[in-house]
Amino acid sequence: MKVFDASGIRNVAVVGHSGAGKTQLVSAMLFDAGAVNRFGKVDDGSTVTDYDEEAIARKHTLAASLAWLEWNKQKINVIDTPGMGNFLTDARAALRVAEAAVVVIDAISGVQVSTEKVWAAADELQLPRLLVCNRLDRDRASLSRAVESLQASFGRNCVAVQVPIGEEQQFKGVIDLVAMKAFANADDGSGKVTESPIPDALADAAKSARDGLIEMVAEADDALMEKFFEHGTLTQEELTAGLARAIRAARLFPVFCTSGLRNVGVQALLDAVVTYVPSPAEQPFKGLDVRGEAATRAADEKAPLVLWVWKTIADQFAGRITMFRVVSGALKADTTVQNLTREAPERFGHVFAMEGKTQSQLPELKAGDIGAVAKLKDTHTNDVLGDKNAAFTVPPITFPEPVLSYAIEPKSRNDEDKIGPAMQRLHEEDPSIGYVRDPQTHELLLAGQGQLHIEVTVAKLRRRFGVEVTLKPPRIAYRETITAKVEAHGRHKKQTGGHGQFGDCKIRMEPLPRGSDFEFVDDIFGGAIPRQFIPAVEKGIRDTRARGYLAGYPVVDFRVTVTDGSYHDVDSSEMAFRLAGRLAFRDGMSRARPTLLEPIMNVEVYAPSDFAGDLMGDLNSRRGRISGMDTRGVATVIKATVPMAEMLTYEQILTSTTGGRGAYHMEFSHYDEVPGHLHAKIIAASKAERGEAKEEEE
Ligand SMILES: Nc1nc2c(ncn2[C@@H]2O[C@H](COP(=O)(O)OP(=O)(O)OP(=O)(O)O)[C@@H](O)[C@H]2O)c(=O)[nH]1
Ligand SMILES: [Mg+2]
Repeated sequence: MKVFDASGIRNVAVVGHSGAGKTQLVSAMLFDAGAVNRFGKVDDGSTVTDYDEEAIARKHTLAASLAWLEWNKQKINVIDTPGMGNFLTDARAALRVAEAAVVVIDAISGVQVSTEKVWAAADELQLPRLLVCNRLDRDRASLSRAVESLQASFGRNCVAVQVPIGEEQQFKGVIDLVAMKAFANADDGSGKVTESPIPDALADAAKSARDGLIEMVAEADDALMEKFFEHGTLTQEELTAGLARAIRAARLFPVFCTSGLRNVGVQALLDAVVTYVPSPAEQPFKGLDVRGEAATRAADEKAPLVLWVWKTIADQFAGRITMFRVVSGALKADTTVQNLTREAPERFGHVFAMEGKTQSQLPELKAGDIGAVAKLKDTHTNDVLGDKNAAFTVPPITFPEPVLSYAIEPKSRNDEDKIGPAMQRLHEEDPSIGYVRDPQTHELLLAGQGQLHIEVTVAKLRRRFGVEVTLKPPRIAYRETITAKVEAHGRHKKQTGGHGQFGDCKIRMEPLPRGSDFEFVDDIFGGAIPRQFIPAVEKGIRDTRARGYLAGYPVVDFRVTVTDGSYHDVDSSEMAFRLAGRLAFRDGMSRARPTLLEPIMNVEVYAPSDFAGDLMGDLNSRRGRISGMDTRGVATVIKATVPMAEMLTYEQILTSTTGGRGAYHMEFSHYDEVPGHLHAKIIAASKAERGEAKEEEE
């Protein structure tokens, strides 16, 4: 297997809305480049990047999936990513290790919810973007409408660099507006390309599209703008060089035309990746220096080794697969590398290039490349590994907080035994899932980004680990907090024959701002409580606050200050002070006007404008606050914050209101107080669910 230098590598993340055809397009790229012999199809489960059983069954990519191909002597690492809202974290992770994004849109639907999300992520990273108007072979597909939609959402600098030859079913090739040549594909799906002059029928359209392109290239560059004013156009060299510069600077986003399924336009796209995407040698990697300040590291194979783990896969056969980018230096197979994040050595055996699930061994991976290694001991996503003097680190990918949880029940004893380790492995693969045991009901809670996310996790448990569970109805991740400052007292005293138990503490409880969780302050003077018992008081409070007061949800955003207490020389013990802490906490809660908090979501709804009125009315009825409204062509985007509790049934309502033409995206925003009139219902529901789990004072 060949080893590539940084200057011979391109790293791209293929991103976009679900169903735009990313996986199918990647499949065509791999086939055309000869990386695989068979033209895999999403619809028969034979693509390289949707290899996971669950992805095949659902016909949706559920995790970032790495493949590579060689084109014009360059190694292109392609990362296929999920487009579904619950799984976009992986698309964001993939963008972090790529020099450019290939943003795929459907030629009928244009920009969709996830397109906007991945665009924003690429914006944040200032990444160059190649846009692909895909599925052009379908009825009603239209490049010009797709470009309009792109421009409405992202600006005029989304500009076509090709026009299609043939429309809808007849789509069979592309005209390159820079070279002004036609490239037609064989209609047998082989991807075979024939170059020809531009057909007469398309000459005018091509000419005016090229003029539009020239104008945009001129606009992206002051010097070119002057030349353009002077001569009314640009020379071929000025156009080629200006276009490449503008794309690399993320000032211009070229639009390409493809059909991944029919294998049309795919080779021209591969050419474009080689031409327009900077190699890692040209674009230093962004991270942090030792002081935590923004810094970059060039992809220099002679520099100290730095590896960054951007994805972990829990494979049922190969165990843990760690996917990393070589930021700098060179990684040889069979070496020991220091995990700098965990300060522990890791033994690397074979290192691999990945073709979906297929691993091929490499003697070495150089700076700028992306590869994988199996069976590391204790290395996780976001870890940085390398030389001790690497002096460079990478800010972590942030994973969204779970917002919805389901109690799950293992079906058999055997399932119960296996579930812990299996969940741990799945959590490594997808840190946006949560898995805890409810301290009160002892139920297992599986938490995630939405219903689909949970369902997929449960299916993975079954398929990969043979663990069967049943799901109970969803539960909102409520919290409790206090709204008043109080003084409270807890005294535990028991005389049972010989040794008694004695613990006594006074505390102050006060509210803290949202998001502060819990603070404990020791304000004891003169040894009213001996030093060694203070941690016991804290422990007692921490234990009970996790069990809640009103409805069994953790109590957050408050401070406890221990102010006074008393002890007994013989009878005081750690256990007695723990119980005193717990009693004081409960005493305080009874007067601190406790209340409930609920997760509030940022919701964006996309639908044809006709439905805007109905949808806003519906959001209002869900206690939603509309924060903005925007038109994107014929679509309206409504932005609102809505309590998670009101969103459980949203999917169905949106589909029925809009006849399936609406879509929405939802992300955690913050916690806010539940209005008083809803408390009783939540408390009653929680009591019913948790059965007799009324706090026992043991
Ligand atoms: N007609 C036509 N259908 C296509 C084309 N590309 C993909 N499809 C079909 O569209 C559906 C979705 O394609 P995928 O490649 O799975 O879409 P994706 O963008 O990977 O979707 P997610 O993985 O959910 O993000 C499949 O049924 C494909 O066969 C195309 O160029 N033309
Ligand atoms: Mg896919």
